[in-house]
Amino acid sequence: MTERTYTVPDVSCEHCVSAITKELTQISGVQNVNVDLETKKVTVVADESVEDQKIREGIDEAGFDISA
Ligand SMILES: [Cu+2]
Repeated sequence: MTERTYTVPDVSCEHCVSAITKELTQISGVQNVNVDLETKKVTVVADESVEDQKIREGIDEAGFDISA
């Protein structure tokens, strides 16, 4: 199990939270997704087999950019 955190500046409301959560939980191997509205951080707990790129694509699919 591995935990990764991404900063997504455009997250602004519960709608954004659910869009990202819905997209990322569809990825096989993802165990938990937490989106923090205050810090704009998306924390993803997933199996080691889930690639970083896969999660980034999921956030992109949801319509959001990740800041470095
Ligand atoms: Cu929103």
